Amino acid sequence: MAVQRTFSIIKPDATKRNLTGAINAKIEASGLRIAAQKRLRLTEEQAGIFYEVHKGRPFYEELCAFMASGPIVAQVLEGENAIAKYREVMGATDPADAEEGTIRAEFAQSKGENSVHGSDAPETAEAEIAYFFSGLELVG
Ligand code: DAT
Ligand code: MG
Repeated sequence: MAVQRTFSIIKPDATKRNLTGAINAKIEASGLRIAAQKRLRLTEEQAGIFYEVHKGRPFYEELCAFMASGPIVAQVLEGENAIAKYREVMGATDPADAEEGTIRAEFAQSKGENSVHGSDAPETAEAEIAYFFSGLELVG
């Protein structure tokens, strides 16, 4: 499998608790490289576009409000099989189901406030990276 890119977000619940460094340590320990990274704050509208696929689900409004509630860290991660690998490092959506040692098992507060986002497929990774980063910001 060739080197692949995935898109990651360290969510507001995690930046609020000063967990950016601890989460990045887990990412780097897994062998993934943080190829690009920036801290920013989304509006609810920008969060709504990012999570458009979930529009209409009962948790959508709450999710958008949460994602706009504080700073996030947007990242591009690189490595062998990066998309699946990062999903493993993150753990299950609900921290109660996440395997020991994963980011969500260790840091997530609930199914909604679950500390990190990671792309789920090559097409979504590409679109999500393009939503947050220009080509000039991807330095490897
Ligand atoms: P993941 O972030 O693991 O890819 P997802 O794409 O199904 O999960 O959902 C996106 C986010 O929406 C998830 O990280 C947290 C929130 N979410 C999903 N299901 C939820 C639920 N049943 N209640 C509250 N928030 C939920
Ligand atoms: Mg998802």
